[in-house]
Amino acid sequence: MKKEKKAKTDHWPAKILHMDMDAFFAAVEQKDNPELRGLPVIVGGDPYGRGVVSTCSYEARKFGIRSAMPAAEARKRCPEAVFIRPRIERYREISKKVMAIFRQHTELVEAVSLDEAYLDITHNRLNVDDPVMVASLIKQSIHAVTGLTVSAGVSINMLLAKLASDMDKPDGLKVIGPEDIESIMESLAIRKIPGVGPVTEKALLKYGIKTCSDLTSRGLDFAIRNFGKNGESLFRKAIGQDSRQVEPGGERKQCSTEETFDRDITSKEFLLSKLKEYSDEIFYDLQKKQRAGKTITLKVKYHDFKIETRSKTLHTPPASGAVIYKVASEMLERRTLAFKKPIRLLGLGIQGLQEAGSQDPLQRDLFGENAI
Ligand code: TTP
Ligand code: MG
Repeated sequence: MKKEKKAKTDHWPAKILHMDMDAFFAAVEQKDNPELRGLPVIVGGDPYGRGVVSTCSYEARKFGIRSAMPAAEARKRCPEAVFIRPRIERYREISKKVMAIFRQHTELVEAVSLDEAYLDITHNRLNVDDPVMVASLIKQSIHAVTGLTVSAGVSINMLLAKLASDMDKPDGLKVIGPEDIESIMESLAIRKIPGVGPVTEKALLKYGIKTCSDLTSRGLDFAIRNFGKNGESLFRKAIGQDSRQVEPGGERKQCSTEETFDRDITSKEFLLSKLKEYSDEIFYDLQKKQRAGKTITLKVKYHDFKIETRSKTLHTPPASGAVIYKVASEMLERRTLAFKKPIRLLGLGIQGLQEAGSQDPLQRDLFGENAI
């Protein structure tokens, strides 16, 4: 049995794991407070105010409760749920233990957030050939040390490993081998591809594209013609390709997004709507990574390839996507030639990221109380 699995992965070009803890903050709360086990537990901000849900236990998910939902809405959906404020320090403590277990197997560990990491185990410390065996060993260690469950995705690149870890949650162990890629990607909803947010999903839907094969069957030219550079990268993802390497070390010190348009743009409405989209995306990303930064940077490339960057450093990290948008749109209107000179690329980012601490009340808002 074991031999068979080993033989099956021998030809893999790389062996990549994506590990993602199940209902992380809520699972820690249930572990630390046994009376909460089996109950719908919601970790987040004030359900009687403007708090948002950070995450919730799988028992609460049955009521349709999800991360980023207003806590008041979650309370309506499940009045008997137990609401708990996040204890980031405690989660960070457990996260360190989990990351240490990953590093027992390979130094190539890329932590994406407190509860999520990629591991390149093509070569690993225990010299285990079978990546499924490594994933299984890690799952057992994490459970033994923390009492928590983790879902593992095993595949040949980061994208496929990430998709796999999400397919069998909670406590999952899903393998996508080279021979499975075509059939899995074919029926996969395109919104499952990391980076495809609600805006892209809507744009794709205009062409009737719901699944990866809906896009790939139209061909690469179609994707490039209608969605530019992003279309090309989306097309590659939709066939399961990903050339990224697992990069160990700290998390990225910035969080940013940029887009090259397939035509040069002067429309104020269009550019502002793009900034709004980027602001929400960046805020969501920060929240998920539990990071905060105060410097907002705008990048504009004009039709003549001249580039302008503008930055503003705030006193406190932005507490919502709306705050990021306000600063970014003011910079675009007042400090660039936008709307006068056609733009081919627009980018937005937050620099100087640090772990979101609890010493600053506004930073705390990022994850609960008054988050918009
Ligand atoms: P996720 O891994 O996205 O979610 P999860 O671990 O709670 O649930 P699962 O992986 O089983 O689907 O995020 C990890 C933690 O990050 C989560 O426990 C709480 C936090 N988080 C937020 O604070 N806000 C968010 O919007 C999201 C998505 C996560
Ligand atoms: Mg998780």
